[in-house]
Amino acid sequence: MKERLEELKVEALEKVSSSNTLKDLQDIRVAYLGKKGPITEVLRGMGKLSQEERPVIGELANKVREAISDALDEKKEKLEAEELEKKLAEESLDVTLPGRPVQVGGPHLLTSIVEEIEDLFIGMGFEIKEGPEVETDYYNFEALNLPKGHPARDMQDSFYITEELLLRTHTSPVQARTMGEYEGSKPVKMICPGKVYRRDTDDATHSHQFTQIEGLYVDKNVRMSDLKGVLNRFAKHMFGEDREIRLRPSFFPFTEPSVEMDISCKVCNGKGCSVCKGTGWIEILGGGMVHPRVLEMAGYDPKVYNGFAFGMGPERIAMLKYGVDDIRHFYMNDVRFLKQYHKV
Ligand code: 2NL
Repeated sequence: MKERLEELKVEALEKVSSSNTLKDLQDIRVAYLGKKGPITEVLRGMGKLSQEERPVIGELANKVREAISDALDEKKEKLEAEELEKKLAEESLDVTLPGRPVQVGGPHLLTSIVEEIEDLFIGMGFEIKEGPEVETDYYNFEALNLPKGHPARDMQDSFYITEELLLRTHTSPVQARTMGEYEGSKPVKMICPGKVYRRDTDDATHSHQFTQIEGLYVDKNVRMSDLKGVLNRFAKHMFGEDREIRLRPSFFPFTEPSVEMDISCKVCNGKGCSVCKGTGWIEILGGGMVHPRVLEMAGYDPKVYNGFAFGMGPERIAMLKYGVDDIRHFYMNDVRFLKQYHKV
């Protein structure tokens, strides 16, 4: 029995030292120290031994077990350490390598233009107001002095959802709603930026969906000269302090009198070129004094209150400011176009 135990010890230790994986070690442990292993078997046969031999063999068996177990633990530690070394070597980082460039986005050109205009008008005491894109016939047309049968209400020109609902064709209904909310009780000084919709065939200068910013100032004693002063500030802020403006008579159903504003052409400085079609002036926006009917319908007494209003297309402003030649560039979202206007 003694020899058998010594033999097992030598055999097991040899296997441990020649093993190369943690799995091998586990297999050896099960094979030699497990319940069905040879050492357990030896211990089971101890019943046949004499009183004197029994403790000697018992002690030896335990020593052999311990020796094998220690050898397994030691080897396991060594293999684990090696594995860790290997892993660390494989995963080592060269922190001096230059980084990969990251694509950084930025605001859309239209967003930047709208925000720039908002900031300017906030500075002049205007509030920013938003409203629904699906509008009622009343707020989109009726409240703006566009009664039923008016040519601008042609079914062919608007996206109708039902008889009474449509996609708004301008942002004026936001202003009509705001005046209605205040019920003629206090002044209104607001601008409303937002998306609007018209049934147009898309081309270089038309889009079925585009952006509008309208402004409204209703108070006692508001004059056309107030409109002119505000629009002059706007034109110079957006296109340069050396720009001149002029107002021409025009017509809108919701303003009386109505005007259109031109700025002096910055390409030719007023001399006449292809951009201004030889006139030296470029049309920028429209406006006028709020029609008394519009004030009245919103609950403002036109004998006490009056106001000015204007409307512009940010796409047109951006196209003129940056020389964009096709409105569809704003909606195609080609990053090669968009990234030219990122400030960072
Ligand atoms: C244009 C012209 C305009 C208005 C919009 C307006 C709104 C109310 C009352 C009166 Cl609530 N007027 N808006 C007035 C004149 C012109 O837009 O050419 N837009 C692109």
